Amino acid sequence: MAIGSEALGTPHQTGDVPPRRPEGDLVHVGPMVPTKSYNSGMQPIAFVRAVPVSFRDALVMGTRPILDVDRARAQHRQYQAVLQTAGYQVRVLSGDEAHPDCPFIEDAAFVLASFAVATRPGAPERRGEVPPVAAALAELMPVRPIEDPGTIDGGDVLRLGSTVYVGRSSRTNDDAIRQLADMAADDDLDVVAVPVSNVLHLKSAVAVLDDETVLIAPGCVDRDIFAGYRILEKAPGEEHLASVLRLRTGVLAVTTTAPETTKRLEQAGFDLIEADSSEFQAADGGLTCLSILVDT
Ligand code: CIR
Repeated sequence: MAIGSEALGTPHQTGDVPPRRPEGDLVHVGPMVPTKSYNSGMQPIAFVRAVPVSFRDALVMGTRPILDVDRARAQHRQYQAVLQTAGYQVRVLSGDEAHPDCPFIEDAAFVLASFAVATRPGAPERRGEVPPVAAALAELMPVRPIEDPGTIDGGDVLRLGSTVYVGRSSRTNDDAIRQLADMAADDDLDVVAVPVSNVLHLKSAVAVLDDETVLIAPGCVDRDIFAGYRILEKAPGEEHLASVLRLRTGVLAVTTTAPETTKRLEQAGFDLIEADSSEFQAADGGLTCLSILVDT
């Protein structure tokens, strides 16, 4: 369902579908519950960053599209509403005209278990996005920086249980992956590097659907790396269009631009809520990249 005014707060319940967690065919990688965390007892928080007028000059991988700032702002409001339906307190950091890509806030920082990591984005023009995001997180938890010559975007960091999968992409290099592995060890988390091709970030290719299931875009990562999980594939032609954000309620926010993939998720028994993020997708972003969720 589209997230419009009527749709809010009514996640899509599916009816006659196969069970989503068949027994006996799953191998867990490490303990599913991390031993350390922050924020326990607090209301879950979602940080987002307002869309500046300069968003129309956001970085794009291919041919430059015309980006509509008003439409992006409307989609951003809808996105915030989706987060609110899942119980998040949404904190909107101000946009920065000097940084057109600042709404893609997840690239600036990410949360591990007991601390957050301030990134050093692979695109040098995005590095100035980091300090205000790191400062906002520092009010809640310790924040540790990735140092030069490491480069990493939060879009390459995917946590699944006690494993942190890190995309080795055009934005994230081995030095940063090494730094992250050292930090993650302090939280009893393992880091696994995942070579990424044909898309910008690991999370453009792989989404977590629940503790046991991932959604993968064929041709972008080696699916054997995720062999311990149940794997669903994005529908052909939607590899770059389907984007999924797992909310704390278990509901999945999905894009309106990938109907065939959405059908697959419905048939697999997931509860879905749709959000139109087409303007952000036109600038190579997905649903995960518009927020940093602090919710464990
Ligand atoms: C960029 O090229 O950096 C932005 N236009 C898109 C970043 C999207 N980030 C993400 O999916 N995590």
